[in-house]
Amino acid sequence: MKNPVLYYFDGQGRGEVIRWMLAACGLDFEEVLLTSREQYLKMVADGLFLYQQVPMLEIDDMRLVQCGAILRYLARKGNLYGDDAKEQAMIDMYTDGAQDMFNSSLGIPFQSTENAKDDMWKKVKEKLFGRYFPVFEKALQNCKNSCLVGARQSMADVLLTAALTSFQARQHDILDGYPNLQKWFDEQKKIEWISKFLAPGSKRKPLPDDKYVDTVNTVLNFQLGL
Ligand SMILES: N[C@@H](CCC(=O)N[C@@H](CS)C(=O)NCC(=O)O)C(=O)O
Repeated sequence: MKNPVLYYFDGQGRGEVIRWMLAACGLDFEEVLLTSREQYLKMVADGLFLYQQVPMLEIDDMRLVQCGAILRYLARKGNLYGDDAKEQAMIDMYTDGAQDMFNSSLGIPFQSTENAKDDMWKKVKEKLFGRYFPVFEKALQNCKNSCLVGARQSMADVLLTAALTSFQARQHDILDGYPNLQKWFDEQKKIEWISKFLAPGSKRKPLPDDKYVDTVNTVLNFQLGL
């Protein structure tokens, strides 16, 4: 069977949660990295991207776009989508919340000065502490088997782990004051596939640097869809 192929930039961005979900499904994957405007325009002209946007995932003879659709396909394929419609609704709510909070940080490296980057990170943290972390802290109070929904790992756990990993790379004490989240996160890191994915050499990407920002700006001709 052909490995899935992820089309995206050489950085976290919107592609990172898809990398996490592929790892959660135990699927090895290849990457086609976008590096030039010409390459991107040719791919658009060839009809590779339904809405002219990435990430795009080639999998099972399909070209999937839209992060939500890709994530849910992988969740179904990897049995990470609960056991019934109610569990799926809960998983969707936590997944979308984790994705929203992660996406709120995507613009940070694109700010033009260090001060502006710091200011944006402060604003992101206001949302984390004021809106998202309290929800997850409460949800994890009575969880079973360290799972946000039901008694087995789901896409919601994967997305929350992905988001917290990125936030902790920005600020190591980000979970201070959230004991349930901290305990849960420590437990996630012990899960075999997660500890492997966190180890050096995996297909996880580091926090974006200036080179990543330049590439995205060039490929998308400064019309950022972030
Ligand atoms: N709703 C889409 C948004 C994708 C998106 O905005 N991708 C950006 C790169 S991170 C892009 O391709 N922008 C180019 C454009 O919108 O023309 C998704 O969830 O996948």
